[in-house]
Amino acid sequence: MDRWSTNPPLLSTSSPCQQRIFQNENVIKRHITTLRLILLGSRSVGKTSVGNTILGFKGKEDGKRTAQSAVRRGFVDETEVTLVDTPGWWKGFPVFDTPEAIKEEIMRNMFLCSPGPHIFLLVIDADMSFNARNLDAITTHVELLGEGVWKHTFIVFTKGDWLGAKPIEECIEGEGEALQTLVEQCGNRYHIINNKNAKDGAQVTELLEKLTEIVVGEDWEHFVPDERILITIEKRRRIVEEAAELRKERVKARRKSLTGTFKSHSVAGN
Ligand SMILES: Nc1nc2c(ncn2[C@@H]2O[C@H](COP(=O)(O)OP(=O)(O)OP(=O)(O)O)[C@@H](O)[C@H]2O)c(=O)[nH]1
Ligand SMILES: [Mg+2]
Repeated sequence: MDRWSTNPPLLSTSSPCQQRIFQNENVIKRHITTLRLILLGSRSVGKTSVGNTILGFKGKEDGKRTAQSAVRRGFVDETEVTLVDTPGWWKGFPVFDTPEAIKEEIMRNMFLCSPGPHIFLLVIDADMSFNARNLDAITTHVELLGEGVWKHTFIVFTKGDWLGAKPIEECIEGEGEALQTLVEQCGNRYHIINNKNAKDGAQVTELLEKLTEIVVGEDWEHFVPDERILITIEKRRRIVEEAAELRKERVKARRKSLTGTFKSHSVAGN
């Protein structure tokens, strides 16, 4: 049977985030019924591809710029996974350089999976170098989401195919202080994915196991987005829309008055 599906499995229960524990050959496997994830990262790092790999979607939208946040859902085994894909920021540029519309999309995403995401998947491409500028860019963008965000952030390294047999730990160590600081900031939670080998179910199984382990942890709650952020975004949007409407009215009025002047000149000239 295919492990990926868009339909609920027969065994699914309606209780959100209920966990089941299966014991098999001395291995305890925990399952959660729902998992809400948000993909974050700079442009072209492979956010959409990670979403496709997790949900088992074949090549949908990857390589095409994500301009607006989008919610996608599917079942991975018995877990209903909700994934919010988001537009990326320019790599290595701090939040100060990011257009307001992109910042708003990044912040709005956490309100698209009510009551809030379990985990933010911070996507980083393992084939590129990582320096202090990258760290600053990531930190300033992630912190747009509010307090407590780091506790809920998990790094997904993409382009695992570029590493070959080299373990990701070796890369983290070799890359230097900036990447090590980020990994520590995320509580040493990370996983490496090769989106070009999406048929390798083991990498998704392992990722989901790591995420499940976090979600079922003692005293662990999903991220609760600060409603004030949404109110501010909506207020700002209304102001922008009203200003655009006003500009449109002004242009219309000016066009009308110019047409009137032109007509009266033509009549006078006849
Ligand atoms: N070799 C390799 N290429 C990958 C991998 N993951 C993604 N890519 C490629 O990287 C490019 C960008 O992938 P996307 O998933 O569209 O990246 P994104 O972060 O969603 O991009 P934006 O929406 O534009 O910000 C595409 O050409 C993918 O095929 C990977 O693991 N290995
Ligand atoms: Mg994308």
